[in-house]
Amino acid sequence: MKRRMALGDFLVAYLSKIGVRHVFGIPGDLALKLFFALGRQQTLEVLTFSHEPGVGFAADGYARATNKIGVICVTYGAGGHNMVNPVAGSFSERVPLLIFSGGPGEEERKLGTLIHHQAREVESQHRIYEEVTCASHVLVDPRTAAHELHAVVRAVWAEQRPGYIEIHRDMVDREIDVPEELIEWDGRLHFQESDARKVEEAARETVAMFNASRKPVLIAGIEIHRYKVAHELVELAEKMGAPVMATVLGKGAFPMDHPLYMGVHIGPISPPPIVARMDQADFVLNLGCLRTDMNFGNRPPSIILDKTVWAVDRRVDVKYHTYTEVGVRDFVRAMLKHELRKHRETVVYASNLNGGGAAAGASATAPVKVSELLSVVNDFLAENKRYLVVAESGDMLFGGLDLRVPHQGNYLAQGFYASMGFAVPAAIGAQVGCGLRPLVLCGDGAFQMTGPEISHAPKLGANPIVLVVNNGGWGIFRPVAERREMLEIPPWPYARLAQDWGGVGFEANNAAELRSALRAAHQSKTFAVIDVHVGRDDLSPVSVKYIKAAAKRSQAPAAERKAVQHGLSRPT
Ligand SMILES: Cc1ncc(C[n+]2csc(CCOP(=O)(O)OP(=O)(O)O)c2C)c(N)n1
Ligand SMILES: [Mg+2]
Repeated sequence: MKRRMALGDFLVAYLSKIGVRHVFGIPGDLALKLFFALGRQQTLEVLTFSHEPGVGFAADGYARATNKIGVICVTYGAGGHNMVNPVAGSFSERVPLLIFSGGPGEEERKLGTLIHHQAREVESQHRIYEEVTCASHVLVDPRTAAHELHAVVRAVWAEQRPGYIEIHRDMVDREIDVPEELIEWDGRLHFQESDARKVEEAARETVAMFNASRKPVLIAGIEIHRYKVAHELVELAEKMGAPVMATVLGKGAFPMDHPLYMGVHIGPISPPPIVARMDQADFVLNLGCLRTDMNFGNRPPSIILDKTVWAVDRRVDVKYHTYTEVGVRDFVRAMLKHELRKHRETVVYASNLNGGGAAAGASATAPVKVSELLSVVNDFLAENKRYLVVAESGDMLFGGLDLRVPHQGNYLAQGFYASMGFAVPAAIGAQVGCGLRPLVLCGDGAFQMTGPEISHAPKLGANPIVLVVNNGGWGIFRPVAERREMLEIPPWPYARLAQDWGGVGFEANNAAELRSALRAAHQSKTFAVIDVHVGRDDLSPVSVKYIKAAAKRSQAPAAERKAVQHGLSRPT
């Protein structure tokens, strides 16, 4: 880094300084200079896909899997607007992305005409991004550009949310001033600081509640991942000796093969042993759990406030009062310094699958049942070390909750924002970043959105195994469809397409065929697509419960409203 540099060169130097090695993007004329400037020195590898949503989900998966910032470069308008949905998902699920967009230069703006790719006004794209980012800036002043970029990046890291930078095409080669302090800076980014006195008091009060409890439970949420406090959480849980559950979005925040792990908590539609254990709980410590409808089975969380501590969004709610400026990471660390009374509870892992296991998974009955498919995948994960499971929205978002990923594998899903199209590109981005081979569970509908991005996998050195759970349509809505034909999708030859795109493809009509396809895919060095034919009306156990609960709810809304009014539940 030098005192004066071309903005394009500065970007490369700055990104390298903060440890970025990869940029995800698609060029366009208003972003060409930017795009080529980022790739010029080859210190950054620029990874391209076919469609901007693929780029966005790949960068998001990369950020989730690596705990680094996912960097994106798109063109203005057509490209930038195409990217809004993935970025909105990253915003709501707290994923740090940095989006660079090109834009029209001063010359063309002076023409006074509309500029190609423009929607309403030249500034419109920036305004749209203000809604889905924590910080944003259009870099137009060479004296302040470096500082403005730095401010956005610091916010991205502190808040673990996307940031947006627009660079018009005539700015890329302009010399900018680089402040001395940026040249001397060590490149380390920091989370927002907590107020040490509040942290201490919140920890002391929480520990006292915990030590007085007889049946405590811990619930781990997404902020455990984002604020990189997973190791400390394991230590805390082991000191407490209490069962740990994960939220839908937080699945994977606590190791799934740890003896204290009990499974996924999704309110009243959790596996029965989890519902029963929550009913017995006299203390619930929620760490980093967003209060979302997904986490609570679409109902108000029925956890009585007297028994609850909730740390999320830089605040800790203890019973009826709140400590502000307390980050979950500092809170967990502070609790670890206290004497904790160890509860030696024997925890039994609970899912919605009946036993699973080899016998259930080897059947030759066609079509394969979704619950059987999940059991076969669980067996596969138990046998084969270190897979990264990525679950797509649709039935597999719920099906994925019953998967158990052991051996320091990992698990990714858009558990709250739930955009279809996430899984395949996110899996590729994640593998590029962290090296783990992904196993993707994806509906046929979602595969038709972004599945073809798999054709980029070979050039990127990625080789996911994708299970296309083929029920011939948007199956999750069939139980409530008035006209089923409205949910049909065309049958694609998924296995053959995989072969044409440079991978291997298989079809599986029953559990035994699925097992052997998984074995062959595991042996294959290239990516693999397994087209698994499931029953058109079959769904995962959690989806079935979810739909039943929703139907019941629509019949009895009054009783639930009454419970909320009486303070039995905590409205979100
Ligand atoms: C981008 C986007 N569009 C629409 C939806 C609404 N949606 C949720 S699930 C679903 C159908 C999923 O079909 P498929 O991928 O085949 O999975 P299945 O439920 O059939 O297993 C749709 C359309 C969504 N979540 N995201
Ligand atoms: Mg489907």
